[in-house]
Amino acid sequence: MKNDMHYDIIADIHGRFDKLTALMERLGYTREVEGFLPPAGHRALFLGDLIDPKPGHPSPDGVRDTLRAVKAMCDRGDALCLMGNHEYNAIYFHSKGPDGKWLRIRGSKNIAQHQGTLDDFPDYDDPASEWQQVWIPWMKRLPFSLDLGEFRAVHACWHPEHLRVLEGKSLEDPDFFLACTVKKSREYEAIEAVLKGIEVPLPEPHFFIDHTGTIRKQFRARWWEAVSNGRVCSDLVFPSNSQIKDWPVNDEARQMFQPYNVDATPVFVGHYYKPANAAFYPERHNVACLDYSAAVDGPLVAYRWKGEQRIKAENYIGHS
Ligand SMILES: [Mn+2]
Repeated sequence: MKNDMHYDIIADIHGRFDKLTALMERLGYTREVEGFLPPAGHRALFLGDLIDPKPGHPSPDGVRDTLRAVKAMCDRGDALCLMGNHEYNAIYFHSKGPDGKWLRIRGSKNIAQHQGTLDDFPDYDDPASEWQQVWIPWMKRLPFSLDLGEFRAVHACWHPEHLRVLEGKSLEDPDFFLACTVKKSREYEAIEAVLKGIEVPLPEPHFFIDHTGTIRKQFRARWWEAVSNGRVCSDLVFPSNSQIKDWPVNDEARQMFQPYNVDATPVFVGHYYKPANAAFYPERHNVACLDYSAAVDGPLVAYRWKGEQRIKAENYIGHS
């Protein structure tokens, strides 16, 4: 099927409505009372992680403004939006299980990660609040992936086996909703991979320190790669990280990969916080991560897809 629609694909906004506004203007969208109207023949596609700005961000009410804009565009048929791991986490942060306990622990680390969103919705625990009435139900309806035939999109990792588990499923289904919270269930494993990516355990006793100062014993991987015997951790870490050395990748980790075929249609993801100064260039001719750390000091980037089967550097547009 030939797709005549052009898609402007935008990854992790993280409440930076200031950057979103600048980007949409550059893309020729016009400001509406809510959201933006696309130029003729265009539609926006958001790859999730609309919420949860970093502490000290300069965009008060940015989460609320971003959510309202994206939902209004989706409601008009001018945009599609996928779920990111931050929406997923937020839904469980605000939901209780059958035992009456919060399904995502309200500990200091989880609160800190979500604080920028809570600040925009201070009455979040009130069942009558906008947060509870509008945004939790809306986020629950977001799809996990999109396959338009001519291209694909997902928040973190296109993994056909895990995507099959999620096919036709929604967090609105109460059984599925709870199954996702059971560690090691196939639903849990599928969500983890698709929304958070493949994380490879480092061989003992190795570790690295991430940008928040946290000790990590596993790293985010180039999930699209074929992992043959000789591949080492430094080959597979994404984005590249000089702390990760040429340590061996164990068999168990190798089995987590389902390589993305070089002949497959393009796939777009967000999630990975590429460095703010990274080149506007795909990871491979058919794999592109569009997250350039707009949540911190990086540009918010759109990829303007016009039907091409090889991703082109000239179709990237930054917000400034
Ligand atoms: Mn993410």
